[in-house]
Formats: sequence, structure tokens, C-alpha cells
Amino acid sequence: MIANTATNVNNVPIKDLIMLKILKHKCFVSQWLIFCVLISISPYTILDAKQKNFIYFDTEDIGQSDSSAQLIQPWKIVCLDPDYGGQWILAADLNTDGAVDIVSSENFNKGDVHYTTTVVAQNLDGSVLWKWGNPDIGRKNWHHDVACQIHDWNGDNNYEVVLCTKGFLVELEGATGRELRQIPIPEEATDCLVFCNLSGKSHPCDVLVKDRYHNIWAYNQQGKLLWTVRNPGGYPTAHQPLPIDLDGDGRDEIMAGYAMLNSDGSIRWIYKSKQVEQAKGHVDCARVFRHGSAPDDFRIVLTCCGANNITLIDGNGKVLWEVSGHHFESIDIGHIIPNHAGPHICVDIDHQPYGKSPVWVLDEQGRPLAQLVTDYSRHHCLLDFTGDGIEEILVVHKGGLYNHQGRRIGTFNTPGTEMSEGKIKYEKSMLIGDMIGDGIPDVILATPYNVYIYQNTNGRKSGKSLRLGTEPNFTLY
Ligand SMILES: [Ca+2]
Ligand SMILES: [Ca+2]
Ligand SMILES: [Ca+2]
Ligand SMILES: [Ca+2]
Repeated sequence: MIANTATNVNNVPIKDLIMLKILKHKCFVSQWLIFCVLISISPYTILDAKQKNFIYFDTEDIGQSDSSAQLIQPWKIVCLDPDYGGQWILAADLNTDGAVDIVSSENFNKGDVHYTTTVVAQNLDGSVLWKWGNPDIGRKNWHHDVACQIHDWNGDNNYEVVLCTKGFLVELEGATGRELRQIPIPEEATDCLVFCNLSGKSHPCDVLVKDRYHNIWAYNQQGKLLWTVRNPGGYPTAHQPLPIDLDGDGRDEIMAGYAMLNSDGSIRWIYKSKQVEQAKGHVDCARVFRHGSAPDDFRIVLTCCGANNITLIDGNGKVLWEVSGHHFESIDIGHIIPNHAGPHICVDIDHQPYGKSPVWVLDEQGRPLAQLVTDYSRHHCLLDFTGDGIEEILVVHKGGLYNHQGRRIGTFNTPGTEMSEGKIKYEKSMLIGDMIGDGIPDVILATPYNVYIYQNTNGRKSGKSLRLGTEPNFTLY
């Protein structure tokens, strides 16, 4: 007896089919509700990288520069020593005469293993204070961080220049370049050099050296090996380990890559992405977004090379949000958009074609606030150059100074820069530091041949005391 039962082509009774649809619909609705609830109670937010609804600006500055932007002329141009000078530059008052001095160096690279080969210290008039090393083997252009930093390592109020050359960490007296010590290190532990405070002394008196991506060695001021770690947490190292005293005990913890190390080198925690296969890459850059009184209160931003991710985590490694899908690289932290709660994150997206190179601005919630596309945005800084308390974005390649609307308001002029087919022949680097001694951070641009210094005449004094010269533990990442 089937006469009263309507069926569809598959011989399923239509009333059953309707019931099935209702059940499926109910099921879908309940799944959707569960999904919504899960999302709302989720401790982290996943943002889609395609979500490009930038709240404040989305601008482009490519090709010919806008000639209406103010041309900012250098206060000083220092020609680097032709034999010993190179594009890795740092600055400090080495000879304590009150004027900042420029340190630059060359390095030798083979198969991505590189070591420092020369260092030269010069006065602002270009005269040479001292030279160290062998000028016949290295290169002027950088490709990596160069293992050379300026630091008062022994705490006697005089700077040392410390570098890693093949098999040795070398300590030079800042004022004279005289070799004070050579400390044996593993032959490939020459990728970068970071001073930190592992021992709980009154100043950063320990040093980290590393090879490219696998091992970190920690030494104290006496040159004694404190510990070593290989593939921290099972992952490659970052380009530059970042010291942070997370628990306020006077000893730095070390963001070594995806792993945070205790000051004794043991693993404290490991960052675990909820969104990307982090094993595909390594940490390109780690920056403290906010310091805290306890690890919970710290906020740290990481960019993950290869895994194409940027994330905000707390000082226990808990993920607060992640934005994936792009090769986010170097991070600056500052207040970029007026009247939007700060600080903000400024980050470039690397590995883009020339002319399509973005910088993004994100807020503490990971919301995309702004995008600026330039020809090449890999190297950038933040600095208040107008004196209004808001930081401008400086993109080094064409010397652009950009305001909070993403418009170019100034161009740092670099006379003598070599061009080839309308393009600059080499990358330029930028550093921020007080070069005058007035407590206001200035702008430094470097090519393999020259250092250009621009006085920040409208800038405000920093709240904290600023050392003359560039920041400690400088990095290109
Ligand atoms: Ca000096
Ligand atoms: Ca010293
Ligand atoms: Ca600590
Ligand atoms: Ca400003």
C-alpha cells in the first residue's frame, strides 16, 4: 500500500525527506550556535589575512616620489672608511669627548655562515679613530646582522666594541680599538651578538652568541660558558634572541625563537600556534609590546617566517591573537594613529614584488588599522619627527617620512647615493638614536659607503635618559 505516500526520485517518502531536512537544519543551527559560543568564549581570536578593511588609511607611494614632500637634508654626512667601513653601522661616544662616533664593519659570508672581518671607528668629520681586522676578505653590503655591538661590558663607564670573528669573540677598547681579549667560541657562533643579564648583576654583563638557526651559547663577562641550547623547544632559533626579564628577578629570560628560555638556559615555555604550521619556519622578529609587573601582563609580538604569521602572546606564551597568510617580518612598536588606543604594531610584509611592498599597522587586538604600500618597505622605523607626540612611519628605501594618514610628508635626502636604471643600487639601512646629545632621537641612514645623520629638530625629549648614539643590541630584524 503505497498510494498515499508521495516519494521523490530516490524512493524516499517526501514527509521523511522533510523531517530529514528539518533535522539537518536543526543540526546545522545547533552546530552554528555551538561554533558561535566557542568563538565568543575562545581566549584568542583568529583574523583572516584577507580581512583588509583598514580602519584609518590604505595608501600607496610607489614610483616617482611626490615632490611636494619636504626634502630633509642631512645634518652630517660621514664617508665610511673605504677599506674597513661597511654598511653595518652603530654609534656611541667611544672616546668620551662628548661627540658621537660611528662604528662600522665588514663581514665575510660563505653559504650563509658569516663572521666579522673589520671594524673602524670614525669621528663625525670622517677622521679615523682606529681600525681593526683584515680589509681584504669581507664585504661592505650586509645581508644578515653583523656580529658587532657597542657595550660597556665591564661596567667601568667606558664602551667596548665587541665582535665575533671566526672562532673568537673579540673585545676591543672603545676609545683606542686595542684588543683587550679574545674569547674562544665555536667556529660558526658568529651570526649575531646580544648582551643580556643572566647572572643578576647590576648591568647586562653576559653575552649570547649563535649560529644561524640552531645553537645559542651564553657566556658571562669572564668568558665562561654558562649554557648552550640546540634547537630551543625543538625549533630553529630566531635571528636575534631577545632578552626580557619577565618575572622581575633581575635576570633576563631569553626569547630564543618559539621557545622562551629561563636565565639558566632551560625551557620556560614554547609558543604554539593555533593557526599555522610553525615548524615550517622560525621567528623573524620578537618585540615587547608592553612590559608588565608579572608574566601575565607582558605582551610580546612575534613574526613567524615560513609559517607566515604574526601573533600577540603574553609572558606565559598564551596566544591572544594571530594574523596569518603573509610573510610578516620586522616589528616596530609605537603610537602611530592619534586617538586610537596604543601602542600600535608596525610590521612589513616581505617577499613581495618591487612596487608592491606593504607596511601594516595593527592594534593590540590585532585589528588592521592601516596599510602603506611602497616600492620596498623591508626596513622601517617609527619616530616622532614633527613633535606632536605621534610617531611617523619611516620607510628607508626611498627615505620616506609618512604621517598618520599614510601620506609622505618628508624625504630624507641622501646625496651621492648610486642609482642604476632608476633604482638605488643597494639597500639602505636606518637607525634611530640621539646623535647630537640633546636627548632627542635623530635619524641615521646608511649605505655601504656613507652615513647620513638627520637632526630631529622638532622632536621631543624622551622621558627616559637616552644614551648618545644607537640602541644596544641593534638588529636588522
Ligand atoms: Ca666621541
Ligand atoms: Ca667598559
Ligand atoms: Ca627573570
Ligand atoms: Ca609626529
